[in-house]
Amino acid sequence: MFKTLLTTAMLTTLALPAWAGPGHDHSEHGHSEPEIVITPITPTQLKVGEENEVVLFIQDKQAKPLDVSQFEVVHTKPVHLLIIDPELNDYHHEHPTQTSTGQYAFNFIPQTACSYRIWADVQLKGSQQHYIPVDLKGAAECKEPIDKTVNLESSSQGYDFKLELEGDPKAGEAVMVTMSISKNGEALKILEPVMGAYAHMVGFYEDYQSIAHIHPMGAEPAEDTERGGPTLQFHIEPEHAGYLKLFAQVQIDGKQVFAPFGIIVN
Ligand SMILES: [Cu+2]
Repeated sequence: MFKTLLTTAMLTTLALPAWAGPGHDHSEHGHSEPEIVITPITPTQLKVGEENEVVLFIQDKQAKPLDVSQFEVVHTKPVHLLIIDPELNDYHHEHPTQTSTGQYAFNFIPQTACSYRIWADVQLKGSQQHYIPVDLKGAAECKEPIDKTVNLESSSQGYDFKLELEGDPKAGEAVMVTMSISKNGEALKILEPVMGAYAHMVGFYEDYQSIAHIHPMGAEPAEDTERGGPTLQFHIEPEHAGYLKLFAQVQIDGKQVFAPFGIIVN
């Protein structure tokens, strides 16, 4: 059973060479052969609104399973999974657990029936960082055009988020972004450390083919008891022009809070 699933999944990967092409993994810098190959083993189709256990098989290019100890721990985790639907609305950030060598499991609840794309953020020890796309099949095609609303303010779980950009975002140029967080008009200074920072931000381009490099700036928490806010800074370096959907992630009272934004890169 396992062998059959694996073979099918591997053939699926081989049939989609675009994943391995330059520009798709923007850390590759022109190398067409991926250093790391990731294949979904289960499920064969996601169930909307339900907990799905997803198992990924992670191998090197010689098809040797990669053990979790071979990955660099970055932002407190060896493997980060940034998961998004084609309409760029339902973002999830998960960290899988290795269940046996090369097999990594996590759970998530898709809010749409669409297929989802995982961007696995991984770095082998002594090598460079990669964002590797892995597709999970959903029940629906989901080819609706994405909503390209420019949005610098966002509310989530009762918290208000606001972005201020230092100038117009341009392809190939860095721009500083300040995010402030408040509740009922009061600035919040209670951000808990999450993955070694007070906030994280991820950006997905409208082309669904790439994600943006965004780094949190400023002092990082040294202790779990430290708190951050109400403003946080990010350094965004958009690689190309177009609509960029951003998701900020913070932790308050032990809960993850995600705030969506949209900007246009010229
Ligand atoms: Cu992560």
